[in-house]
Amino acid sequence: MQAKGWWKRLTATGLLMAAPVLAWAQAADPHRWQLNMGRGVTPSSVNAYEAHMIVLIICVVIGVLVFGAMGYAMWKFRKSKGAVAAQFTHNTTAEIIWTTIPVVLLIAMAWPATAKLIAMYDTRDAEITVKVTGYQWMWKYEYLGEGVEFTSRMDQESDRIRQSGERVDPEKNPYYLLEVDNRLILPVDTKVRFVITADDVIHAWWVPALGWKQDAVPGIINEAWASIDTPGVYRGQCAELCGKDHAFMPIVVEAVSKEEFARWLAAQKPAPAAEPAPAAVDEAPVEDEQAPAAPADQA
Ligand SMILES: [Cu+2]
Repeated sequence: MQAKGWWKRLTATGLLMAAPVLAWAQAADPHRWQLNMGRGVTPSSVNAYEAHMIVLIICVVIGVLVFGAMGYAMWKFRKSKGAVAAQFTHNTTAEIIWTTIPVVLLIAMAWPATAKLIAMYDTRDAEITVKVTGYQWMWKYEYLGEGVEFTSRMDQESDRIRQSGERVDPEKNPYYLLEVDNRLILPVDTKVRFVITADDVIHAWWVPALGWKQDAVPGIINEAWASIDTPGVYRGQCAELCGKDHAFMPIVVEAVSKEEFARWLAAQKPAPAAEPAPAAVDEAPVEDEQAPAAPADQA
């Protein structure tokens, strides 16, 4: 009874201690002292996480079996017990077994990994396309076909702190160097295709929660996609050494509901000031001489 109670307490303590670790593993953005890979918020990141977990479990099982067998053999057949080593050199059966099992394991791991990799690069049927251009030292985002584009650079507060040389208080500035002036707003549950390039040197666009990292190379268009399943703010950084301010071109993705995204996108579109009549058509038939006044009414 005594031993049982002790065991229960130990298990409960272990679970309590493991809880934050498990929670960390589930968080989208990386955390300090994070132990496991993050699960992320896109099919690609979940695929990567699952592939990683499968391989990790296989490795743990192999490790336990191999080291367990070694430990057992060393203890059971120790010299002080009068063990005498066998003298044979080859054993065809053992060799076939220890060749076949790894081959089967490798195929079993390569099969799903290949399928996941192919899915990761399949950018077809995307609902929207965002062009990402890396600059020294900021990002430019263009919602292709929407006429919406803006640049995104590190926020002024981070810049002020870094220039001032003052000590950063992580309580006060939890997103020091990880906040931007203009976030990349994206809708959830929408396949977003990214076309990624650069204007000067090689950068890399990387948001860990999306599950991939893509080089931004001048003169080359790289592709990637994401379909974010959870609304939230996901942070990343340039991941290719691109010059003296490489560390100061963060990325912030804000995933919002489809409706919210539609509203935001509409608000970003330039006012139709340049084009006269069409904007007012659904209001009422517009006379020619009234047309120039219509955009002003709209605004
Ligand atoms: Cu860069």
